[in-house]
This record gives sequence, C-alpha cells and structure tokens, in this order.
Amino acid sequence: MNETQAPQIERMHGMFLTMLLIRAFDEYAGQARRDGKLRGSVHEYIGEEAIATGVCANLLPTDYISSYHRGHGHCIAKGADPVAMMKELYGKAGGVCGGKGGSMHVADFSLGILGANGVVADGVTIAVGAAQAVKLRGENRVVVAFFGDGALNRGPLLEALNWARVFDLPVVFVCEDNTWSDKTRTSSVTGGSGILARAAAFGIPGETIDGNDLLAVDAAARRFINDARAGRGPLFLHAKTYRWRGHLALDKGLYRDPAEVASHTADDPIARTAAWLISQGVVAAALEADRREVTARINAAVAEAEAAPWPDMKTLFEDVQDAGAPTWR
Ligand SMILES: Cc1ncc(C[n+]2csc(CCOP(=O)(O)OP(=O)(O)O)c2C)c(N)n1
Repeated sequence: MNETQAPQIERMHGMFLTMLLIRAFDEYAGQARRDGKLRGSVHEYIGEEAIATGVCANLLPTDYISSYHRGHGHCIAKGADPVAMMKELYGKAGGVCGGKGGSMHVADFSLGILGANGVVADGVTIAVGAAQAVKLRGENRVVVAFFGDGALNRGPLLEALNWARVFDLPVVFVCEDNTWSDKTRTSSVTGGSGILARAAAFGIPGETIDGNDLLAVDAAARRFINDARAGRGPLFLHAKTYRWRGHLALDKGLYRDPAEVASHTADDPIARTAAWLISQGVVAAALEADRREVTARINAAVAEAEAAPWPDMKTLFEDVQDAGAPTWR
C-alpha cells in the first residue's frame, strides 16, 4: 500500500466494521425474535448493509436520515448506539425510545435519525418535511430518505418527489431495491419503464448503482450528497441489492425460488469488501479480529439489554401526542 491508497483503505476498513456490526446486530435480532425473546416485527437488513454504510459514511453528524421498517442498519450506520438499540428491541428502559417503540421505531433525533417507520413510504414524506425546514432556516444539512422498492407505488412517495422538486430541497432519495415487497415481486406490480423513470417524471436526476458494491455506493453517495449540499437537490439513488431473509424474522420466505436466493447470497457485500481489503494488503487476521470484536460488542449489548429494567409505569403516557383529549379512555 502506498501513501495515497492508505486513507481509502482505512476508510473502507472502517465501513467494513460498520457492515459487520449491522449484520451481527440483525443476525442476533432475527434469531431472538424467532426464539420469542423479542416481540413485534423484526425486519432483518442482512445482505443490504453496503447501502446504509456507504451512504451514511458521507453524511455529517448534523445531517438527517429517515428510514423505514427495515431500519436497524440505517440507524447503526448513522451512529446510533447498538446497546440502546438492543434495549429498544427488548422494550427495556434505556432504549433509544425509552423501550416504547421497538424495532420499527428506532430513532435518535440527537444524531439526526428521524426514525424507522412502519408505514410504507411515510418516512419519505418526513424527510422532505425536514428538508423543507432545513431550506427555510438556511441550515447546512442534507436529508437522506431511505426506502424500499415497494414504496414506489404509494402516493406519499410521489407527492414527496414532487414537493422536493418544486422547492428544490436538499434531499437525496435512496431506493433500496431488493426485488421484493413483502411476498410480492415488485416488478409484477410496478407500471412504467423502471424505477428511475419515477424520479425523472418529476425532473429529479437519478442513477442506478450496484448496492452490494461498497466502493460504488460510497462514490455515488459522496457525489449526490455533495450536490444536494451545494443546492443541486433533490437527487435519486437507485441501489440494487437483495433481501437475504424472509420479509420479517418469522417469514421463512418459501415463496422464493431457492436458486434465486442462492445466486444473491453469493454476492455478499461484506465478503466483497473483505476481498477488496485483502487485495489492498490488509491481512485476513485483521478482518477476523474485527469479526471477533463485533461479536463481543453484540454479546455485550444483549447482556445489557437483558439485564435492563422494564420502563417505569410512570413513563407510560410520556412522549404520547396530546391531540386534545382531556382524559385517557
Ligand atoms: C401503507 C402500508 N401498506 C402496506 C404495508 C404492509 N407492508 C409492510 S412492508 C411491505 C412491503 C415493503 O416493501 P419494500 O418497501 O420494498 O421494503 P422491503 O420490505 O422489501 O425492505 C408492505 C406492503 C405497510 N406497512 N404500510
């Protein structure tokens, strides 16, 4: 390795660690849900790690992201504390939302994480609202809206694209195209000539990239985020990837051809990044040490979450929107 390569290798190595952490977190979370240790829905991000990692590596701490139901990876990549996230999944005090949100509502406004969201496409409208506020206040912030290909066919997404263009907002739309929307192949329910055509219809420039190629995600995200920061937003990044597991932890995904799944799991963004690092002179033993470190971190997070108390009953009605009803009925 020479001096010019060193910073890039170090950067990729840091992102490799983030991807390992995301995968280990979701491998544990999925299994814990199947074992009945967690309640509610748990959607694993396994196989899609390069997108959250490569995009968030180009954001400032003050930038915003919005997410969707498959949100753990985005939050970890934006800097959320895995211990507080694990507590949240367990419904324990000390969780990022006080243990009252669970897997589909992880959020941390102090880190610009506007939240995971169980309503398909609705995180995108929140992102556009945040971008509008950024523009009105003249702040130096970019907003990234992460969403799945299934969101393409919901009205709020189309309204959000339109609004973002009308007001030229500093937002980057990141479509994580994993082929499936729950048990439906997205292409079978999507009209028109492709995902980028949706953005183009609103005058929003876009690009399709291999979302399992961390180098490609990092490079495209850097350009898009810099452009949005310089006032050239909105922009649309279409990242192709694949969902390795069922739609959620309790879904075995039997509606998919095993050969299709196998062809995609062979294209592992983490293995690809490891191979790149090794080709650049990083020794395999260092990557093995990373894996051990990440396993230890997740084990420690689980131990802390399991030992944590339940939220105090007194907090039950805290953080609940008061829409005017005088008493709880
Ligand atoms: C408005 C709305 N309609 C339907 C659902 C049920 N639902 C949950 S996830 C999902 C599919 C989403 O697919 P996609 O956005 O591609 O994300 P992926 O699960 O593939 O990551 C659906 C239809 C929902 N949560 N919200």
